[in-house]
Amino acid sequence: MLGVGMVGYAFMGRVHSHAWRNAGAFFDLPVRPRMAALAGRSRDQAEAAARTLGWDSAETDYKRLIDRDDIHIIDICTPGDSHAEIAIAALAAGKHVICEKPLANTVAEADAMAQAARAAATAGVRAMVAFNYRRVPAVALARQLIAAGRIGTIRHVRAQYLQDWIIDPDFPLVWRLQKDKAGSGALGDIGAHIIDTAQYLTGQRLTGVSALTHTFITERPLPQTSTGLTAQAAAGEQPERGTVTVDDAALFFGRLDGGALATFEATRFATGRKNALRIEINGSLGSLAFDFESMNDLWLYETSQDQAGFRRILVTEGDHPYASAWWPPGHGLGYDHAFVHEITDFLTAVAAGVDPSPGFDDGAQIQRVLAAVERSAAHDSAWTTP
Ligand code: 4PW
Repeated sequence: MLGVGMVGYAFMGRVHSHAWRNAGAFFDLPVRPRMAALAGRSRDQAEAAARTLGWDSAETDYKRLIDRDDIHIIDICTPGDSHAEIAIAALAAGKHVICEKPLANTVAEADAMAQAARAAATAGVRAMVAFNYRRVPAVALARQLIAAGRIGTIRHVRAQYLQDWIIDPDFPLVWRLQKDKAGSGALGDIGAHIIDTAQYLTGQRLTGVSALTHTFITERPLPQTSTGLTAQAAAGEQPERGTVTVDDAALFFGRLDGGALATFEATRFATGRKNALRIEINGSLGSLAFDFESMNDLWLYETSQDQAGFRRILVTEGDHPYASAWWPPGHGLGYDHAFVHEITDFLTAVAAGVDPSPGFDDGAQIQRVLAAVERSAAHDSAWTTP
């Protein structure tokens, strides 16, 4: 039995709680987790969250989680500004760490975390960054097909992550819109996912980027309450407003080290698109396409069968990744399931004494890509007027 201490209990804390609770119910885990405690600043709110989400106790300081002998794993579900401090302290104390993405707010923080993880690994302590979409069965199947050579040599990656939850100019200035808390905007929050997905699927890494970022709404009312992707502005006709300090959208393109060309679009202004993580990969023998809004489907085109066009694979068969643990074929999965898979894979790696994937080195590499995007956008480096 491994005791888990989770820091934070909002959107990510809720979905992680669900995963810790359900992993052992559906997967044959090598070691069982115990939901020992969650930590949050307010005693009343932390205790209420612990009761609601099924944790045995609550603490008001993450350091208390690290100090406890009955806690072996620290799960970081806070905004990015506290990831480095918590992760480095936890690893130094010999606790395994799973940390929400992006790994950190800066490259310096991410590198320090990766270094701490490498040092801890020599003592058998493991660290993982939580890129959940890798664990969607259709995405995992796409990786298997690409690795098996089904679509041949990869030529193009076309990745988008489209949301629209801040299109209203009066949507409040939540922490995800503040650089000191989130590090960046759409770029780090959702762009990081498509960078990870593109590199994971192709097995290739970005060698350089050229980018454009933009903030459409530069001032917003201050929030009174917020949770996840919803919020309420402070009461009154003219609520106080603050400055948005992150990007609303980030577009970039780059080269992958295996020779493929890749384009990326991460935006919170794609009206009507709620959580459309889309990726299409074109290879010499075929293509694969995925859209998270239809997350049980994977589309495959093969030149050998071109009259058939793109073929829909309903990724719910027993021999598809993760699927046999769940429901009969055709009984699809949802957003929460990928987190159950993530926790299962993390515990499996911890029990086996191997590094989980993606590790902090992978998270730090993605942080460098995010920083390169920001540098390129700031300098308009590839901008040429007609
Ligand atoms: O999956 C996404 C997260 O990584 C969610 O849609 C929102 O954006 C919340 O955090 C990020």
